[in-house]
Amino acid sequence: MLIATAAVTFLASCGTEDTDDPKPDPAVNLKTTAGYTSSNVTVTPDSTLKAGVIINHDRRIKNVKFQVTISGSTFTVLDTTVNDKVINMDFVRKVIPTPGTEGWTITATDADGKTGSASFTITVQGADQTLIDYVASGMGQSNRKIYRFQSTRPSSAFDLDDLVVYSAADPDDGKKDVFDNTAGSGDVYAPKWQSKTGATFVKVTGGLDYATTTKYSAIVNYFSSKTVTTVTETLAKDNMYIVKGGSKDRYFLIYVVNVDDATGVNDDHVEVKVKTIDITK
Ligand SMILES: [Ca+2]
Ligand SMILES: [Ca+2]
Repeated sequence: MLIATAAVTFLASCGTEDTDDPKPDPAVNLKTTAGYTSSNVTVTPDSTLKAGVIINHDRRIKNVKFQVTISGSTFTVLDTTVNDKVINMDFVRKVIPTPGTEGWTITATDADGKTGSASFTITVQGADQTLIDYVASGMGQSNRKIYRFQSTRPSSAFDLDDLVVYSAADPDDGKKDVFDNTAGSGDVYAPKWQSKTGATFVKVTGGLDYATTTKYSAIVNYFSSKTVTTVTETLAKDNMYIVKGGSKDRYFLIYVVNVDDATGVNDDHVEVKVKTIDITK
């Protein structure tokens, strides 16, 4: 009986469809022709994939968004205004460079604010690498100290390639992948890092722990999931940054062990420890 009642109700609602004027969500159809990815797929790191959508809607589409989810973080790759009932659009992107997953979602919004989307997940398979803690291992290792730019100590520039701290006055900018760029010469030390070699920074805001992060993919994928900056925020004790750069354009997990604001400027420094993959290779 219940089923029959439901059926009658369904038929009745169908009969009033025209007067109720229900507005359907846009149907976002992924292209399935050769060269396009349209469903879950497994690829190797750094593969370049292409997705395409065809939308044929009864109202004008106003916006199309291409979003990617990596390590639980979603970011927008493309957010574009359109004004058409028929949309034909392609999206190309190089996937993450280490093992992990990357979700692609394409969302369309019509003039009534109705949305439709299509998505798939890319599994990236390949060899991962183990991070080396360049503080904890090896004889004579100690935390690296990056001194304030205004200090007379020759230790304000950090070369990611050999993990050695050099003088800010060194003529070789290649040694200044990360350098202290503190403004002003007041006693108070409010350090910020920048790069002379194009290295970029992502502040870790949860989700990664220095001690338990052991795989390169964890920091690479975290970096890939966040907005990149060319200068850090003001550094504080226990901050953690992922820095991408150096001559091999690699990823480094840098932990701020301490920020030492001493009397004057000369002894002001940031003490760090660093994890990355084998720097000799
Ligand atoms: Ca370098
Ligand atoms: Ca000081």
